[in-house]
Amino acid sequence: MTRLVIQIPCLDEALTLPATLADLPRSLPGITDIRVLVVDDGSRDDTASVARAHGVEHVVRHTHNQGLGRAFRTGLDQALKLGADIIVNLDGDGQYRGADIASLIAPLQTGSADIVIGDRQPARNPEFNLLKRGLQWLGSHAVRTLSGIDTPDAVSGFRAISREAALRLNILSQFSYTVEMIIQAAHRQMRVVSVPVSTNPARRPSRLFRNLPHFVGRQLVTMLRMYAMYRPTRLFFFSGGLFALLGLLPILRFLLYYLAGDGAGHIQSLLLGGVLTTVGFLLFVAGILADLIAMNRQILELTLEKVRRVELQDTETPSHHDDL
Ligand SMILES: Nc1nc2c(ncn2[C@@H]2O[C@H](COP(=O)(O)OP(=O)(O)O)[C@@H](O)[C@H]2O)c(=O)[nH]1
Ligand SMILES: [Mg+2]
Repeated sequence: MTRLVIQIPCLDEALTLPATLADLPRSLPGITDIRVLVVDDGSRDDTASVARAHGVEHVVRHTHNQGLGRAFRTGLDQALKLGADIIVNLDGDGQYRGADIASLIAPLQTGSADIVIGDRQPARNPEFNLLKRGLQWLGSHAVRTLSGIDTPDAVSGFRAISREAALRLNILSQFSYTVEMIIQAAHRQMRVVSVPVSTNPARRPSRLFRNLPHFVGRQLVTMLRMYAMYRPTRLFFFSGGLFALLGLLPILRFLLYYLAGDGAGHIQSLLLGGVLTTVGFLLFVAGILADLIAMNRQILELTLEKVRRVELQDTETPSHHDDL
């Protein structure tokens, strides 16, 4: 028996949700049971009752808007509790097509991936303007640098996730889960693949893309955080080394003058050099601390995963190796 849970995080989707739901497949090869789960993130319209009226068995509601990242996490937790073997996430605005779910979950069914991302082919998609294409390219590039995972459409909301992967993901961002999921997956040795999908024309303007600086700012913060989280030594040792090197220059300058018998007039250089090398040293220490904290986080993550398994009475042996 293989159960698929299709989760739809929604903010004020009462108008578009009926069409999105109607488009979902009723049966799929290799799937014995399909459940639909709507996460209503504190909508001000009647998203939740519309979902129920259209036959959605599982609706979870946040009493207050918590953001897509949190809503996604609520959805994963609930889907796991519902006994999902495979979880598919798609948007409530009907951008993605139910017909693509079969090819999206195929790599999970054959065991050749842990996470599958629906690739909207941003470079060719007529729905994306030049600006959005450029952004997509930049974003996917940044994600590849951070994670080593090559995803043509890093911010796609159309994804399939195996139960194992869902048990091990800990989405912390509030704004969105998309980029964080890929970077976490990379660091937990999960296999992420992309599958081309088609899209429906936009029925309403994006809620996540309020304006360019807002969207880019939020995604940048996520990436920086991820970088500090997963590559703390690299980040801090590199910046620390840079400061220390910069600090050495004025110190050298002072020494040269000093040796030439003219040290007294160049104490400022010594001072500046001293401050810069001290900052460098502090960053270095911060790197060591961050590394220790990262080790701690890994232990917490393993604990959390095991707690989840106990909570869900998931007795299957994990299909991965602990990466501690
Ligand atoms: N839970 C939650 N979902 C949101 C929020 N903002 C947007 N969404 C949902 O996230 C999905 C994608 O949002 P959308 O506005 O279509 O952004 P797009 O991906 O840029 O098209 C939709 O299902 C929205 O209902 C939010 O603040 N919280
Ligand atoms: Mg949309």
